[in-house]
Amino acid sequence: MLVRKVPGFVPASAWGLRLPQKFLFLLFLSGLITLCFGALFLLPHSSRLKRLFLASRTQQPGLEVMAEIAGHHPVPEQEPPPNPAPAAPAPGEDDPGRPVGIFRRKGILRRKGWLRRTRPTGPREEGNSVAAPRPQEETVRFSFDYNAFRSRLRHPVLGTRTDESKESQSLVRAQREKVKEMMRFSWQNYRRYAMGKNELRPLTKDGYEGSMFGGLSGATIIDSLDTLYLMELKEEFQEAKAWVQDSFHLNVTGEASLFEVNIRYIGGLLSAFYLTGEEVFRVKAIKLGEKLLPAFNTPTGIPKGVVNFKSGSWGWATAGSSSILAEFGSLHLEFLHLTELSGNPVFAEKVRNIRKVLREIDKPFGLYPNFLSPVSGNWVQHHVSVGGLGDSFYEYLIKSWLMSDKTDLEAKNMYYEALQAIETYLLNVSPGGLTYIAEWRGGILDHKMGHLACFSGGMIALGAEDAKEDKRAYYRELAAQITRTCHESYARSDTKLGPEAFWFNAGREAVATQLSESYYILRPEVVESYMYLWRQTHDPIYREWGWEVVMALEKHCRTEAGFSGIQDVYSSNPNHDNRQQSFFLAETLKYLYLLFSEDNVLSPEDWVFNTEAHPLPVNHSDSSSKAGHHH
Ligand code: DMJ
Repeated sequence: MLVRKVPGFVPASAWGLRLPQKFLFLLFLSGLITLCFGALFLLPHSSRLKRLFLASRTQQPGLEVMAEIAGHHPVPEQEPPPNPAPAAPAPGEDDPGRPVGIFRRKGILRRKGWLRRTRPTGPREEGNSVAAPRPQEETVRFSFDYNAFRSRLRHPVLGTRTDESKESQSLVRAQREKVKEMMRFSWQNYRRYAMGKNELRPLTKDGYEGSMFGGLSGATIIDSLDTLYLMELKEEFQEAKAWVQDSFHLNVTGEASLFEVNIRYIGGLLSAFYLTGEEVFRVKAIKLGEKLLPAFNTPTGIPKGVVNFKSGSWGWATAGSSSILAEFGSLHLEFLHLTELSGNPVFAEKVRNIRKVLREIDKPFGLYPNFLSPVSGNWVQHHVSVGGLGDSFYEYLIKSWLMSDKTDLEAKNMYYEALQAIETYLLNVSPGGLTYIAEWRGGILDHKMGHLACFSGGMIALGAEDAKEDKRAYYRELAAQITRTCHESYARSDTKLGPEAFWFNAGREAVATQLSESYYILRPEVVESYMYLWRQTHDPIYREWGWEVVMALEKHCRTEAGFSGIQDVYSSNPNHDNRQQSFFLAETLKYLYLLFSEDNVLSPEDWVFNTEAHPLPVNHSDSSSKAGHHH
């Protein structure tokens, strides 16, 4: 500030203060500032303020990154509600506010076979010793009869051995072995450079933690367990298991994505338990599941997208955002299994309530918009998508039906009704003859598909058999056509890998239109559909297309120290993004391996895959085991 000098005038200050006064004033001001910052960081309800001050560097980028990976883009925050919901009951306790008593619930769960009180008999295979219990984390009182569960499976988990002398089998065996080698390579580099971190950064040869998991570590390890088991990479599986036993700690205090922790960690632990019977996986899955429960502390029971591991008592300080359909709609499979393995009905109650809200709410033209307020229970925007934001909600409906051994009629009906609305309003065929599922914004279509939406070919194939008879053939063909379109998005790039999103504009179809949509981050959805379509049709084209992906991954994504995503699928020499995503090991390599395996490896009669490709068992009722199937 410019202060004009006046002769004979003793300068005070810009505000007319003399020096001692000025000193006192500054002292007072600095005291005030210290007090404000103290309050900001120390008071328990300061998270909203913290977010304001720290948004650019700490919490918010984490949310953006997690939204980007999942293909989810959270809508802006809303005001917190005037009357916060009561705190969630402590894990294992009843919710006193619930009208339905625990015993009635348990009765329902028992009848459906989701809660069988059983004798513990320990693991069926491997007989490995379980680590000594650690305080807090490592014990649950309920026991689960693992051997009885295994006796109900209808096929050997890893399938029957094929006649390896058959000439026609030798090619496919070599292809399977190649995928196994890719898994070993991915794992060994992760182990060497990033063991215990969430993911490997293959260019910088170090680990990446990110902020999706609230301080939990080892996402790649937990995501890899069942793939290592499936591929019989026994030594690597033991390394992974040892890390879970000794180093996977749940006493973290960050903010995590409920969805990501559920599909990767809970899903991975549940699968590892069901495949091996190792108690450590069951116990950690349940304990981690309990840490997710505060997210459901909302007036509607629709969970918030982010859960604060520190304490459920932060309540509404962080509860602004809308909840995302694909996120709160993709908990059902894992949460039913948490109840099955813990004897605690609370998990099943949480997801049954979500189902109820979704069943009863008005749906525009039968469509499910992507954003719902967990406070009011109303849709927030009318954006509908089978790709990011919506995708796995539809997947979990049909898989809930299948996982219930076809007893969950509500899920079945909701799935086919939703699919009918999608067919009516979103399905299109391009002038070039490519079938695609567009995105819907309040009645206006965006003629694009995200890479994430390419899972829908597999989903529609999976659901075709249980559709009304007159639609079965139609759904089989629709699944094949969508999968063909997704293959085109790969075939039309220089790398033969597909972009993050592709459009159907005049003259240019199944290609990205800008660089920001041209990246490929090792996503699985296209090979996932190849796997389902192969199993349904045995058309060799799907194995050919899968092999094209293997070759392209080898050429463009393999680096000296692991696999990496690429920044531009239309460049013949693309830059790497320096991330080996954990879902590459959980999903992409697993689906490729299954594509080159016999159909009864992780047979669909016994298993459904969660949205991170972790196999969860179908709930065969006790009666089905009397049929005397082999194991
Ligand atoms: C995975 O974490 C899951 O498949 C999820 O449903 C969507 N995004 C990634 C893979 O692309």
